[in-house]
Amino acid sequence: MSKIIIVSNRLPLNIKIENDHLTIEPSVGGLATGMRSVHEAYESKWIGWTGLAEENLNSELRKKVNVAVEKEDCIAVDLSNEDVDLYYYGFSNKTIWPLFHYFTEFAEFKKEHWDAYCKVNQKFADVITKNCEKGDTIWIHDYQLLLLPQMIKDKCPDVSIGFFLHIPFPSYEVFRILPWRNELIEGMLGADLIGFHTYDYERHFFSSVRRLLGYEINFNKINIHNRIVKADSFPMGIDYDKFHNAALEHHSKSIRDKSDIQQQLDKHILNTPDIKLILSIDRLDYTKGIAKRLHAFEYFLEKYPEFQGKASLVMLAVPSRANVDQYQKMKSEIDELVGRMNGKFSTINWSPIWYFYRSFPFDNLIDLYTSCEIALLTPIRDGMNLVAKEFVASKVDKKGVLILSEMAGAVKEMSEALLINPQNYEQIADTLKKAIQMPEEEQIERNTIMQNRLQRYNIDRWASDFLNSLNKVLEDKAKYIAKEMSAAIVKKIQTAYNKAEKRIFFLDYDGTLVGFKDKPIDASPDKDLYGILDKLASNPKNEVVLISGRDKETFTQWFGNKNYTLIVEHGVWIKTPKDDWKLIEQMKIDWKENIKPIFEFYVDRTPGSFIEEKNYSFVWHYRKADPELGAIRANELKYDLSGLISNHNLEILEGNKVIEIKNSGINKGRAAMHKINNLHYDFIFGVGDDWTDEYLFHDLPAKAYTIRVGLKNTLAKYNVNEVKDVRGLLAKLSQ
Ligand code: GDG
Repeated sequence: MSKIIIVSNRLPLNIKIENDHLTIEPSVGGLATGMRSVHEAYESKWIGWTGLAEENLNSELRKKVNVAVEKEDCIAVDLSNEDVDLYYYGFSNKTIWPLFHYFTEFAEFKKEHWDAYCKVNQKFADVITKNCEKGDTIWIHDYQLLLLPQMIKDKCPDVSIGFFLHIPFPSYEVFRILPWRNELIEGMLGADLIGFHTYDYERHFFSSVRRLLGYEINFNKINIHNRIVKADSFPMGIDYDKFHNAALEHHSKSIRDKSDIQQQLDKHILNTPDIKLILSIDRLDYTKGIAKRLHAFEYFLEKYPEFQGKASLVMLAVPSRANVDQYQKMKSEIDELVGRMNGKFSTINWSPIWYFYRSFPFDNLIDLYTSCEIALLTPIRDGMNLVAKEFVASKVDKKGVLILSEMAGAVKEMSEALLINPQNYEQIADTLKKAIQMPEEEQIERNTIMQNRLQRYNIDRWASDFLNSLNKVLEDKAKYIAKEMSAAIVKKIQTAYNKAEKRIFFLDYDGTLVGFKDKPIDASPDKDLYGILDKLASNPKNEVVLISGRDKETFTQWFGNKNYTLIVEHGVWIKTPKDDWKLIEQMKIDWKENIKPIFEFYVDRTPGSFIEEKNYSFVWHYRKADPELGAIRANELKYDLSGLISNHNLEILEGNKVIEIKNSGINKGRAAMHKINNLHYDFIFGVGDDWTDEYLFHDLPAKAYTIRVGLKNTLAKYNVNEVKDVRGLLAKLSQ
């Protein structure tokens, strides 16, 4: 039976060894907590590192670890101390983490870190390929494993691969700084579905894909030769009921059952009844903006001294990546700041900051969520921020105020929170005051809306949305596969070809017989192509028709002396081997002088674009323009032209990075049918790569063999992947 394999850098377990004795506990953290419910709900295995370096385990202990891990339905990837140092602390946390969070000044670019990153991703790939079977779903998580999807796809093309990035994907301007940017994107594109927390990260990713690899993107689908990769946003939810129920239970506890922390908090609240507790919980990470938060809080106490003695910041900072320089420096900075501020403001009864530098058990976390009326979460960048969601979910009486940074992904779903810019101390101070004074009805109103949303879009919904979407990508793919040219179909076409006495081939040129080049003139035919076409045309039973949007001058130069029929400008002109060019139908061209200035205007405003003028049409090419600007201008141009076309009986054709305007009613289908006329061909073949060829597929008789190059929705009967396949098929038929 097919299963789900969850893959993350760390297994969701904390394994401790004391005197050869193992203890295993579930680990904390956003990813682990979130995916644990998926792990439990589905038939699944979790693959990752145990947190124990292989040098520290003798063979006996390693066996014990493996048995214990297996019991939890997990499989261990063995990493050495050096791997962890270079791949995890190195490339993952000194290169990708700072860069993707826009801390470019902290990013290091070391070849040995990169090499280790590739090596460890390959180690993961090896363990996965050993443990997966055809039909399995592999769900890979996060920035430590960006190369993994392609490594698996190469070895196991029959599994479906989802990838989710838990941190932001940065703007292209930042991503391009990475020396290994193309390799990372290509690695990610091995997945069938790529998920992000927000649409912003998704569009940054698309921008990098377009600019670095030049792939065409339709809505949120990326066309890569023979595959379609989908990217989408799936804002991660929390286990709402777990937090809400734990908070309910917490409120019903007797004094005796309360934790030490809760008893201290209660005592403090009792002694200073009008005290407001302001909560912050984060891993101690520079992205979380902890030092700035302290400065802002200091500014608040100075600007509004009436709150001195009335507001305390309860700050839980969970130790994280203590081996990395920046984290050590930040820890000292925060220790110092807390000490200085407490020294500056404290009284006998009150200190402004309660600082905990450790990890709390879940129950204590609930103590904090329920006892603090305000949460002040001020990350400088944060992929999502689950703490914000957990705080709101724990407010069973719906009272409490969330202050949240605009830079957290969670903000997209929590617009009822009080939003702040983490760099703006003035705004944070004023917002704190507003939060402290917010009427209860308003608190309830805001939290009700957020709670309803969090309850609906919880962690289960997030996981099932992702997995359903992955299934959908595969179903769509299956539709294409049904059309994909198999050996059996090739045989069928060959049999029909052999039986036929009068055959005709309609062959589109660019993207079908030759690949695209930056300048159309560079896509000239090569020796191989001439060889294939000449061979095909030399058979007296065959008629070869090149049918293209090209102009007649270029085709005369390339094929004027050949034994093929040429149809150009999408069906305006025709030339048979013996005759000169003829118009297929009479047309007006008086519209051209009105349209030309519009095209010129777009060339001036879009560097890299240019106009191709044909006898009966204008084409605006933007393949070499900035891809995003090109796409925007193409839409603007279509809009400008749309006002003119009905007056002049014109139509707009949108091809691959081109916009063409021409007389309406002229298309490849109509031209092909004009050519077929009433002649009785018993083998009709049509092949093309873009939507101008769809006219051909539409108009050719039902018995025709029609083929579209690339995986797209099409009226053609079959798909092939690329130019090479078309050439191969034609060569085979002509044998
Ligand atoms: C990454 C992204 C994204 C924290 N302290 C304790 C504790 N926690 C739990 C919280 C929460 C989780 O850890 C922290 O999640 P965050 O989302 O706030 O932040 P990151 O760890 O940086 O997570 C982030 C996330 O991945 C998910 O995609 O949201 O943007 O950076 O669940 O409750 N849990 C316990 N004790 C603690 O002391 N038990």
